[in-house]
Amino acid sequence: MPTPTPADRFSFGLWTVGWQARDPFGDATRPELDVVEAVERLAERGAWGLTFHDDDLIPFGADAGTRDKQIARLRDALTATGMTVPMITTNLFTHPVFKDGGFTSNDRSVRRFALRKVLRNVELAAELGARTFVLWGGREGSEYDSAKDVRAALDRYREAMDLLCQFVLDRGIDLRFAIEPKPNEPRGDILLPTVGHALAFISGLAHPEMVGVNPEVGHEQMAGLNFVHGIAQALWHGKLFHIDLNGQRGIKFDQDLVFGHGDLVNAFSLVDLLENCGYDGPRHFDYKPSRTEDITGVWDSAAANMQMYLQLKERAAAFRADPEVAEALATAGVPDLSTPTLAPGEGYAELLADRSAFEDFDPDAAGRRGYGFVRLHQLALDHLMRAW
Ligand code: GLT
Ligand code: MN
Ligand code: MN
Repeated sequence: MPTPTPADRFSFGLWTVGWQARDPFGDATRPELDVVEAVERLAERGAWGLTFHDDDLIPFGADAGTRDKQIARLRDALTATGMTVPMITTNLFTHPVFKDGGFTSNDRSVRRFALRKVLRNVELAAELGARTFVLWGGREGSEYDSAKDVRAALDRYREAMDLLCQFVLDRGIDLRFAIEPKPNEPRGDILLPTVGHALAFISGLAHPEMVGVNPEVGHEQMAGLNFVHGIAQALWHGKLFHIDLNGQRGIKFDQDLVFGHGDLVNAFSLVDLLENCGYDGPRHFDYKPSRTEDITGVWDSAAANMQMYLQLKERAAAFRADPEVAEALATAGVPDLSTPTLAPGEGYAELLADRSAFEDFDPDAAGRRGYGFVRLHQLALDHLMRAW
């Protein structure tokens, strides 16, 4: 079994291992987890970073003394273990004030309060040296079409993002924002439901270069989408600022299973992509230890996330190094897709003049070609299962 080390850049949300397993149908099944214990237990298992919402560390509405004390306790634990805080996020969803959203609540006073809450947390991010600020707008949405003017809501979302970017620029803070899409839950429909929606929204901001995405495996899969395609497109736009790894089994409620415990084949392709695309950001696990688990199960499942990633990384490397795979990739034409369709300097005039492209081209012959995609996929699965 490969052993996780800080060089792997594995990080965990405090809300993940700290989840007390309260769900809409049942009470908590585990006691509270102190932040110091979370940092220590994760560090022992080879993790590199801890991420958190303001309210995970400092109870909502706590006085300044409590706030300072909690931050100091976290700092001491980080120093003692060498752990980092690569990302921070703000809770704009738990308190009843946010029941109709934060940045896009129909109530203007709530929108102003949400902005202040986030600005305060951006300052904390700067203090702790976090480089990414995630924004998951779980309450930004609606259940009833007539109750939300979506175009106005997007105006207010943009207004919020532009203000946050301006604040970071003016203060000289080294921080980028990452929007986390999700199609639904807790709202019936959430704004910016998929990676594609978020990318389109970002292009309309005042400082698009400062804003990217934080896609979560399960959130795209809840919408029936191929997560690897979403990540590849985010990379293509230069917008993969952060990633939430977990597992999901099909189109249903957000399961937040251990990474690889959902669609394992897609997880294999994801690790293959992440390890070969130049992404050097955190490998962040946003999972929930199942409600059936006691504290031993919490730490076992945390370790399982890292084990899954490292094992898939080994399998993906073996897949890429296998000469039979290289041959199958060539037969499938995969490397050929990187060749530009037009020759250097060629435009439509040259293309129109090229008889081999049309007049003399034999589409029937080209249509008889077998691509061998199934054989290639079977080789991938053979490697995944180590079945050879
Ligand atoms: C919440 C959500 C996650 C987000 C977190 C960041 S909070 O648990 O389900 O997907 O990443 O706000
Ligand atoms: Mn989730
Ligand atoms: Mn997430």
